[in-house]
Amino acid sequence: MEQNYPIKRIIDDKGILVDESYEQTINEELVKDLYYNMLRIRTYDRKSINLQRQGRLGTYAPFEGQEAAQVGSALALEENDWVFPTYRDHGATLTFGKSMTRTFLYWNGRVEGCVPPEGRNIFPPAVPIATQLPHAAGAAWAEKLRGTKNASIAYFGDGATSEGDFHEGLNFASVFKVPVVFFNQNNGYAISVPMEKQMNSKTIAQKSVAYGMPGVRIDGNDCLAVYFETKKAFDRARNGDGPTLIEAVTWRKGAHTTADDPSKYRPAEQGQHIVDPMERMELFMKNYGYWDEQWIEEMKEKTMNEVEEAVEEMENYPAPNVEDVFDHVYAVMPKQLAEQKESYLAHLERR
Ligand SMILES: Cc1ncc(C[n+]2csc(CCOP(=O)(O)OP(=O)(O)O)c2C)c(N)n1
Repeated sequence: MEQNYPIKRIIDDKGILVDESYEQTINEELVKDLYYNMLRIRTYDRKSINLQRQGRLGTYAPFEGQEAAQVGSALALEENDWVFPTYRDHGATLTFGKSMTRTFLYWNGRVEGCVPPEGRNIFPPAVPIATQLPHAAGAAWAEKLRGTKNASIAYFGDGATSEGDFHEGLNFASVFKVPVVFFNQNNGYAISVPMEKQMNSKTIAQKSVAYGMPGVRIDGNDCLAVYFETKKAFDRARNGDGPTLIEAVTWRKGAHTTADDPSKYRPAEQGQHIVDPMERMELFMKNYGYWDEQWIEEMKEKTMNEVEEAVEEMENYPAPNVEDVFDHVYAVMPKQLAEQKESYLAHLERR
């Protein structure tokens, strides 16, 4: 089965174009856009870990190593598409237009951190594994019924494919032929559980067969391959050809979250041979004349400034409204919760 799903690449580890059919399609604007967005989200990701270590941010789920998968897929979307991320896909949502300040606020447990900018369809990050897949299929179905060309994307890890919601989401999407792209980032682990201990499938892409939809396996560290393959899947969706399952094979360099220690379950040498996605793009840019030292320096400064300003804004954000804890759970607040809220507010007044 594995041989039916060869990993698609456009550039190899040394930054050489290995699929020449893209020679005319790749241009400076696209290459710089992909690189800039990877740089931007990596700067955000590293800053988040530092802030967490300093006690200025809550528990954080890093994505370093997965930048190509997140940026390549998010840049393939159109403005009115729907994004259903997990807790690890802030790189994708930032690329799609979510504010960095609000992304930091999310990690400090603020409800404001779940609010997308006006005109952007971004769902709050799903922490319960795989629950966002049926949601993405539902949003896509709604767009189909409305007769639009909008589509949706669901992000999820390899572990999510062992959940019922994964199968329900794919089955529904396939039966109703809805415009959705199921975008898997396969980093080989669900926290500490390696892929071979939770499934007998050698690939995630092959799971598409059961649902009668195309399955595509790509090198998730090749930003160009991710971008063009996701675009193709969206083209199919918009043309009424239904869903696609994409498996982007990648590597999470760091811990599952800042509360995790991967040295307890991952051999130190594992993943060492994998060429970093940004490094690979840098090699490609140097090989084909896209590398511009002055532009890189300007972009580094721009991203650093953006991150510092967002941190300042997050730290000076108005204090949280305690009532939010009670107000957003039920459409109609149950009696016990109303009593708890009342009692807590009375407690605040007595202080
Ligand atoms: C329904 C559910 N079960 C268990 C958990 C605990 N949990 C949090 S992250 C995680 C692993 C998910 O792995 P994967 O889907 O591969 O995504 P990754 O974190 O590697 O990006 C688990 C089991 C959860 N959040 N939700």
